[in-house]
Amino acid sequence: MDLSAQKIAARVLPHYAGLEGAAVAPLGSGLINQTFLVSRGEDRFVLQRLHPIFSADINSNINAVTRRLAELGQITPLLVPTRDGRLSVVLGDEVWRLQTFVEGVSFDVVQSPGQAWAAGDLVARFHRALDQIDHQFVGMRAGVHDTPQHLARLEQAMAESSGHRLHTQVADLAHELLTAASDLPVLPGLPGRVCHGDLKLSNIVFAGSTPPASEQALCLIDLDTVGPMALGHELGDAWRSWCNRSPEEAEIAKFDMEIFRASWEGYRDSLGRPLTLDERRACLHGVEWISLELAVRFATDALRETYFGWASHRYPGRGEHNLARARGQWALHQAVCATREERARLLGI
Ligand code: GN1
Ligand code: MG
Repeated sequence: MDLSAQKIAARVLPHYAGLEGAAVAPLGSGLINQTFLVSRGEDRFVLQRLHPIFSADINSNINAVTRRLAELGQITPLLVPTRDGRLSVVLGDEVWRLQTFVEGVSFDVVQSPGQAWAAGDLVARFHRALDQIDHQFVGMRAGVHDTPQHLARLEQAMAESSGHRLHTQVADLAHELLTAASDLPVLPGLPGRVCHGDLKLSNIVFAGSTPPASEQALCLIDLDTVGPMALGHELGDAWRSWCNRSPEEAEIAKFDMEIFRASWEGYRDSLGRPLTLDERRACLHGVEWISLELAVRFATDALRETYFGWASHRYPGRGEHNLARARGQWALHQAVCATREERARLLGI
C-alpha cells in the first residue's frame, strides 16, 4: 500500500463498519474523482474522493437511481452507508464515498460491434428504468453542456494567458473550434430526461475482457452526473467516445460507422418506444456538438491547467496532455461531421 493510500485508510475507513485492516489501492482511469479499490478478505468496495466540482448532495441522486435500478433487478453499484447512516464522509473540504464493487472489465476503446450493441442496449435499459423515477435531483452542475458558455470560457482563457507556453498552439486550434461552432446546425430543444450524463466507454462495466463476456454490458458506473439532461447530449457524449477507434488523446481520430450503427440499433431496439423525429435530429447533431464542446473544454484546460487529470509519465505538463486531447476531439469532430448523411439515414431522418 503506498503512503497516500495508507493515509486514506487511516482517515476515511474508520467511518465504515467492518473495514478495519482493509487494503487500499488506486483504481481506474477517471479524469475527475480520485478512485481506490478497498479489499478486505473476499469483500471489495470502491472508495472515491469527489472532485470539488461535486457537492456531497449528489450522493442522494446516486442513491435514488441505483436503488431504483436494483429494485428492477439491474446490476448496479450501491452506496455503502457510513456507521452513522450517511451517504458520504465529509472531512473538512473533502467528500468521500464508498460503493459496492461490480466485478468486470472496462475499456477505453471499443472492441467490437457486438460490444457497441451491448452498450446501446444497456443505456436504453437504464433510461427505461429511470423514466418514472420519483426523485428531486440536487446539486446538478448548471450549464454542463452549454456550449456557448464553454466557448466563451476558452476565449477568456486565451485573453488571460497570453504568456502561456502553449498559447500560440491553443490559439490556432481555438480559431478552428470557434469557426466550426458557428457553422453547426442548432439542436432541437428537447425536455430533459433522466440521463447518466457521462457515457464514455470506460464508464461501462462489461463481464470480461474477451468475447462473449466483453460483449455483455453489466452496468454503468461513475454516476455523479445522473439527472435530467437532453437526450442528444447524452447519446452524443456516448457516441463521441464509443465510435472513436483511437484513444481520447490520440491526435488522429476515426469515427467508426459500424460501431455507430450497432450501438444505435442496441439503443433503439431496447428503449421500448420509438424516438420522435426531434429526438433523432438531436442524436444526429448531438455527437457533432459534444465532440466540439469537449475539444473546447480540453483546449481551455490546456491553458488553465486546473481541471482534467493528466499522466505525468507521458506528458511534460497538464497543458500538453490536454492540448493533445483537444486536438484528438477536434479531429474526431471533423470525422463525425463527414458522416452526417450516413448517420441521418441510419437514424431514419
Ligand atoms: C470526465 O469523470 P470522467 O473521467 O468519467 C468529464 C466528462 C468528460 C470526460 C472526458 C464531471 O469524465 O465530462 O467527457 O472526462 N467529467 C466531468 O474524458 O467533467
Ligand atoms: Mg469515469
